Amino acid sequence: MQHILLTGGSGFIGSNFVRFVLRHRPDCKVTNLDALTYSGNPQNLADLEEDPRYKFVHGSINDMELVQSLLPDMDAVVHMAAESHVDRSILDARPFVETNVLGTMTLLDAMRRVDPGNQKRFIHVSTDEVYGDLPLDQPNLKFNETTPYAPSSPYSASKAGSDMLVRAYHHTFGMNICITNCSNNFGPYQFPEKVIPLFVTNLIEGQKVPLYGDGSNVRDWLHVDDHCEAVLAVLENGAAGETYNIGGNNERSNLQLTHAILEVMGKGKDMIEHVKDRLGHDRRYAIDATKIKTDLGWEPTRSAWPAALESTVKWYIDNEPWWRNVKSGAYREYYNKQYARR
Ligand code: NAD
Ligand code: TDX
Repeated sequence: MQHILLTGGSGFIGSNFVRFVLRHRPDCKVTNLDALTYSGNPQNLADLEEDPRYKFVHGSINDMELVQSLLPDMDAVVHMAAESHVDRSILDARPFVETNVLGTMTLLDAMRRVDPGNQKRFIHVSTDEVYGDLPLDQPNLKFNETTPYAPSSPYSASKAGSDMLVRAYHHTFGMNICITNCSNNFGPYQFPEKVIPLFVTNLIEGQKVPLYGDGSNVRDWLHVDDHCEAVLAVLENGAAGETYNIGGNNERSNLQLTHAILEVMGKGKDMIEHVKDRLGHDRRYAIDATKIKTDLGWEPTRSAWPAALESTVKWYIDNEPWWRNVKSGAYREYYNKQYARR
C-alpha cells in the first residue's frame, strides 16, 4: 500500500486528485495537508469524510515541525499547495513567494531531514507558465521540457523559483523528485476566479462575462482528471530528476472559449463585456507532451470538446449551492476590486 502526503488537497486539482487516486488505486491512502486559504474548501472532499483511506490535516507547508511529523509514515509527497491565480499575484506578490517558493523549500528541507537516504518520492506539480509565452503567429511552436524558463507574471516567477529549488535539491542532495508542468485545467470544483467557472457561474447568475483585451490569447485546455492521471503516472513510473510536460492538445483562444461556453449555455454574444486587459498578459501557451507519451504511455483522453466542456458546465449547473457559497463573502470583495478597475 502506498501512503501519499498530498499538499493542497482541498483546492481544485488536489481534491480531484484525492478522488482519482482512491478510485483507481483502492489500496492507497492519502493524507491531505492544506492550510485552507481562500481557495481551499473542505466541501470539495465532504464525500470522503468517512473514508478510512483519507485523512485531512489542517496546516501550512511552511510549518516545518508539522511537515516533519507527517513524513515518516509516507511513501511519497505530491506537492500541489500553492497560490495559484495570476490576477491575485498582480495585486500582491508576497503570498506567492511565501507559499510557492518558501513553502516548497520547507517541504524539501523536511524531506531531507526525515529521509536522508532519499527513499521517498517527491512530485512537484507546476505549470506551463514557467516557460513564458509563445507568439500567436507561429502555431507550430510549443513548450517542451528543454524550453528555457522565462516566467512573466509574479505567479509564474514564483512557480519557476520553486521548480528551480526542486531541481537543485535533486542535483545537490540526490532527492528522488519529478516535476510536472501542466497547461490550463478545467473541471469540477474549480475556484470561480478562474475563467471557465467564472464565466459559467456569471451566466447562470444573469451577469456578463468579462473578457480581457481582444480575447485573442490562447490557452491549452486539459480536463482535470487527465491531469490527475498524468501526475499518478509520473508518481508511479517517472524517472528521478526528470520533468514531464502535460497538455491537453486542445488550444483555444479566449474568444473561442467564450463563444463555446455561450453556445453550451444557450446565451448570446451580447453577454460578453470586453474589459481592460490583464497586465503583462501572456499571449499563448501550448504544450508538446511527446515525452510523457513516449516514456510513460500517457495521453489525454477526457479533454476533447465539446463533450468535456458540456459536462463541466453541467457540473456547475447541478452544483449551484457549492459555487454560490464560494462566491459569497470575501470572494465578492476580490471580484469587485479586480473588475472595478477595468
Ligand atoms: P487552488 O488555488 O484551487 O488550490 C490550492 C490549494 O493549496 C488550496 O486548497 C489552498 O488552501 C492550499 N494552500 C495554499 N497555501 C497553502 C499552504 N501554505 N499550506 C498548505 N496548503 C496551502 O489551485 P489549483 O488550481 O488546484 O492548483 C494546484 C496546483 O497545480 C498549483 O501548484 C498550481 O500552480 C498547479 N497548476 C494549476 C493549473 C490550473 O490550471 N489550475 C495548471 C497547472 C498547474
Ligand atoms: O475574467 C477573466 N477574463 C479573461 O479573459 C479571467 C479570470 C481570465 N481571462 C483570460 C486570461 C487568460 O488568458 O482567460 C485566460 C485564462 O485565465 P485564468 O483562468 O486566470 O488562467 P491562467 O492565467 O491562464 O492560469 C491558469 O493556468 C495555468 C491557472 O490559473 C494557473 O494556476 C495555471 O498554472
